[in-house]
Amino acid sequence: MKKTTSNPTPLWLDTDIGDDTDDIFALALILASPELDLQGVSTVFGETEQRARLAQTLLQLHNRTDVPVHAGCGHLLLGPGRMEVMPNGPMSREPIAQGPCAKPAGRLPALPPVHAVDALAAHLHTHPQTTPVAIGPLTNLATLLLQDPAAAAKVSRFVVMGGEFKRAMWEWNIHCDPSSAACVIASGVPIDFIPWDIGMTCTISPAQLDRLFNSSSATGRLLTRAVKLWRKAKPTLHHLPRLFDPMAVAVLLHPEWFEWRRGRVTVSFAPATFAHTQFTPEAKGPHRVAWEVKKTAAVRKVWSRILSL
Ligand SMILES: [Ca+2]
Repeated sequence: MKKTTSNPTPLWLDTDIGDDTDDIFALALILASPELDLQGVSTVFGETEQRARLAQTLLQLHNRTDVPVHAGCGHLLLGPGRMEVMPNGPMSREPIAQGPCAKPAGRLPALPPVHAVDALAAHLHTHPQTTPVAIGPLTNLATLLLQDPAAAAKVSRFVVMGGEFKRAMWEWNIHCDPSSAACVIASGVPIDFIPWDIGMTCTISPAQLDRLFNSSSATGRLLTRAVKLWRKAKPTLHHLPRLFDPMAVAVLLHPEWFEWRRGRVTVSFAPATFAHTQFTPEAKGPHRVAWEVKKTAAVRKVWSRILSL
């Protein structure tokens, strides 16, 4: 059921839901936040139809089948795929970790035949106040900018989970499609960035995770299953979820949780620093980077919201 405050903030979620757990947590946070008004969901990267069904599954649990979910770009903007751009050689892609959490297509609304980029463009022409929040590789937003720049020019900003600015390293969402990232970042559209460092800082504690595992709600059980599938798929990585993507949603809820730095972000294509992002301070630059976060309060409040479902 849709619960909103009197003047909720409209947003559109562009997501690679289904791999890491933070996308499904981000969608849950939106559904648990009456201050937000979810206008649509688009999926990106690889298995976009399967990702769309996972988003639909969570939306259906909350009687939010009014939210349109559109499958978007599965392939990169340039080149046949990620294996081409890995600087250290090919890396095989696994099927999405949380695919089994999604209901079968027959038990969900039919996916609209409109491509996600067309749907987002049409929406922005009539609802320019909507903020696109991108929590996956930036292929859909780059395609939007190339295909319908007038639609993209209407938005006041994008919010992007992506990049890293304190360490010399590439970040997943940028690295998966650096050409798209460069296209979006150089577009002139103002962007608020939640970098890798913020997500790493905002890690769920074992006690907080136990609260989820002990939840008896339908959403709690779905999210528990998502976490367990993710752990099974990535046994050697990390076992405690990190709130990369929910912190991008939190930018719309509590921008004061973050210490912002204004400037200009660029993407490197040099071999030694391929897909790294760099930040240059600039008083009137188009970008804001979340440099620090009030970690304890942010994690506690975001997690409580998610567990309220
Ligand atoms: Ca993501």
